[in-house]
Amino acid sequence: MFTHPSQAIYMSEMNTHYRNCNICEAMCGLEIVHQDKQIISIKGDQLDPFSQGYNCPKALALEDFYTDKDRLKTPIKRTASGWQAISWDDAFSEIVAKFKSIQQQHGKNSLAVYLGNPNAHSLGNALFLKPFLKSLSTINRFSSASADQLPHHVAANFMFGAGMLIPVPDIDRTDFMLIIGANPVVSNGSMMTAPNVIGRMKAIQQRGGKIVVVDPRRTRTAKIADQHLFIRPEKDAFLLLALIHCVFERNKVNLGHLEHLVEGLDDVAKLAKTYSPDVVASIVGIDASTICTLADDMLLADSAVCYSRMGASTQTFGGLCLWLTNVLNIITGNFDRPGGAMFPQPAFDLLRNHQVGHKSSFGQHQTRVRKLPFFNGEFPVASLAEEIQTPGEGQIKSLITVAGNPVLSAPSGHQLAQAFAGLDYMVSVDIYLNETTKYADIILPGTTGVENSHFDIFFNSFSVRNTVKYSAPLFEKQVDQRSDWQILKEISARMFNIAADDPMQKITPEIILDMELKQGPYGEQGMSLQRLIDNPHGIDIGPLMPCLAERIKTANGKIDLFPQVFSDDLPRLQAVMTAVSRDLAYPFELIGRRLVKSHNTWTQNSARLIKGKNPCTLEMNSQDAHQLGIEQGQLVTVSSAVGQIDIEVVLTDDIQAGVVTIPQGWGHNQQGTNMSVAATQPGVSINDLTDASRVDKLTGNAAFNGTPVAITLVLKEGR
Ligand SMILES: Nc1nc2c(c(=O)[nH]1)N[C@H]1C(S)=C(S)[C@@H](COP(=O)(O)OP(=O)(O)OC[C@H]3O[C@@H](n4cnc5c(=O)[nH]c(N)nc54)[C@H](O)[C@@H]3O)O[C@H]1N2
Ligand SMILES: Nc1nc2c(c(=O)[nH]1)N[C@H]1C(S)=C(S)[C@@H](COP(=O)(O)OP(=O)(O)OC[C@H]3O[C@@H](n4cnc5c(=O)[nH]c(N)nc54)[C@H](O)[C@@H]3O)O[C@H]1N2
Ligand code: SF4
Ligand SMILES: [Mo]
Repeated sequence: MFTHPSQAIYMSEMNTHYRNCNICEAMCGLEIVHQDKQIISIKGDQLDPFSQGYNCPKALALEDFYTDKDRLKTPIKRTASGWQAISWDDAFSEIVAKFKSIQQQHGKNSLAVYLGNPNAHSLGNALFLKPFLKSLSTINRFSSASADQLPHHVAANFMFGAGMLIPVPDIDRTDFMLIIGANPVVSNGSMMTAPNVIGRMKAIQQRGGKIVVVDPRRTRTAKIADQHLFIRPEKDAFLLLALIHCVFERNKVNLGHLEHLVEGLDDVAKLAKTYSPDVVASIVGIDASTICTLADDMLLADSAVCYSRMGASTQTFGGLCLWLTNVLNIITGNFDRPGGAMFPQPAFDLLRNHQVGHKSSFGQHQTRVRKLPFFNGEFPVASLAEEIQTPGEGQIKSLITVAGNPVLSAPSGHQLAQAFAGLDYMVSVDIYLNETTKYADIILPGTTGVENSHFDIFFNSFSVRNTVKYSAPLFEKQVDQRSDWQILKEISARMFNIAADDPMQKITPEIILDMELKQGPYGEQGMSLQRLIDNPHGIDIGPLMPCLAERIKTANGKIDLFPQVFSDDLPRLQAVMTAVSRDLAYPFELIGRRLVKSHNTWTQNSARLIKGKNPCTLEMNSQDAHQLGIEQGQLVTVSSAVGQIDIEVVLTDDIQAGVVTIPQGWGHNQQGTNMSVAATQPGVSINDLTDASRVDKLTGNAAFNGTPVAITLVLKEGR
């Protein structure tokens, strides 16, 4: 705890605590004034070298999550007469006995695990999941990564030899930023940790640079940019190919210092030949001359970077998009150099023990029912429901979810709800009784937010600057509370029959963190946990440096520009060009949207974040609505091949004709949950419409974008 000097004089009982916000990926430094166990104020920490005082409205909700009366603090068990509190010991005994007996009866893989997004935002979870997963001894592992960034990992794996070797845009030095399918002004950046994205974007413009956004919706990011191009959903791979085509056609390939590090350039040239701007224009919905100018702008800039995110990854060609994004950055000389796409060198280096030439697990196994590929130790979440519901050998009979809400977050979420209801046994490690955890037999709640210590293991690996910071817990947990990592550790120990007095049991996140910092790239310069404790605002290491030659993990040390997995997937893309017209039963294409004041499915129990007008609306192009006789504020039914929902319409010209959008993360309208604040503004779940059978066939990632839907007016009774 650190006392703020000014407050020390006048209000000696107040203390000031510094920590990183761990809600989203931006790693904003916060200054929290508190008194006893009460938070007095939360604001951006001006002295944080990275975020420099920036924070978004969600940071203030850290207080709400801490004080939330609905949040679970002790284990609860579902009984015939409702949920009942049980002791930790009884809970662990029952869970481990059940898991073991189900695995004995139905095989090891009959137990499945789903890991949600907050695991990536938790030091303890990130460190203790590995032994936990090992102790479950099942191949049926799933996570939100396959509803998100899996294509980034697959591209990195095949091009650079490690799934975690993901290039990030050097936003602070670039002169030209092409943003494809990302809305960082609202999301605060993803696979691009960059607190205060707006400030960083404006700085590009102030130094004479340019920003172009490619998105079917004119987002807040698009409005700040210099140019916005509407694109048809899921057609980004064609645009990228046309841009690559222009680079070759203008003879502008420039590999810079990577000249001897790149293989497969001729194959890329051959491929791109077919995809001229003229050929792709009508498919992507952007005219050929605009595509040519875009390529020229990128080529003329002193430095440039193409940054593709959710719009490019959660679609049926996610793998191809992320591969081609890397290709474009590489062949324009904008890779591993300032102002281009670069690689962080984090103090806790996840690649420290990653061997060169490491053989990837991609496709090593396939899902039982749909034959989707295994990668990075897991199967795609789009296959979870069918793996539970399809009888036969290898069927999933029990499940543990850790910090995930797939009933609202995964495609065909309502089908997952049905699947969970049919499981023999389910456990959730979660802080709420929500749409997913209500199907559990036991819920184990960990501590969260300000009760935890924090260090961003993952987001330092995707950061636009090398910085390092440790956050101590602000408040001690109550005696009967456990941290998530303690829960995971206890389950692993009992699954493995490890004795309570085993030395392994003494390991804490801090012990591992300290060791990693000392053995990491800055260890010799004195990096350690103590050094971070002594520097509570964080330490700036500096801007990203060219480092690919040292960090690349391919067997021959070269970038593979044309990996076979991607070339094998091209006929699927080619087929789109000759495809017969769309299914007229579902004439609109549905995309999601993120909101400033909600994070995925779980922050809606904060009154300050949820207050105001219902944000869960269908945004529709005004012309489209006019043709269907739909007016502003009316209730419509949106239906897809898998489900339907009723939702209020908002008309706008900020969305392309033929495309509609619904926010992701809503639908807290289900019986049997305890999020009382969220229930006052429930919204509907977009994932009752998205279709688990729509995936990127290459990677298995969920394809949320472009879900075909129909829209009809809900006629009020008596009309
Ligand atoms: N249609 C559509 N669907 C999407 C997306 C989209 O853009 N469109 N986005 C996708 C993306 S990018 C993601 S990352 C996924 C997210 O998918 P999920 O991770 O499944 O969803 P979250 O809402 O993050 O779920 C978090 C869960 O963790 C719990 N929780 C919160 N904090 C803690 C904690 O400290 N400890 C524990 N144990 N539990 C905690 C919450 O109560 C909640 O149950 O959703 C995906 N789904
Ligand atoms: N406020 C807030 N911040 C968040 C989150 C949140 O829920 N709320 N979630 C966090 C998480 S888990 C993640 S992964 C990140 C995501 O971070 P981003 O990727 O920046 O966020 P999205 O809003 O999903 O942006 C995707 C964009 O792609 C567009 N799009 C949809 N389909 C297509 C397409 O086919 N092609 C193209 N080119 N564009 C398309 C959408 O209109 C949208 O603007 O945000 C994180 N930050
Ligand atoms: S931008 Fe993200 S990290 Fe920063 S304050 Fe908001 S939620 Fe927290
Ligand atoms: Mo995500």
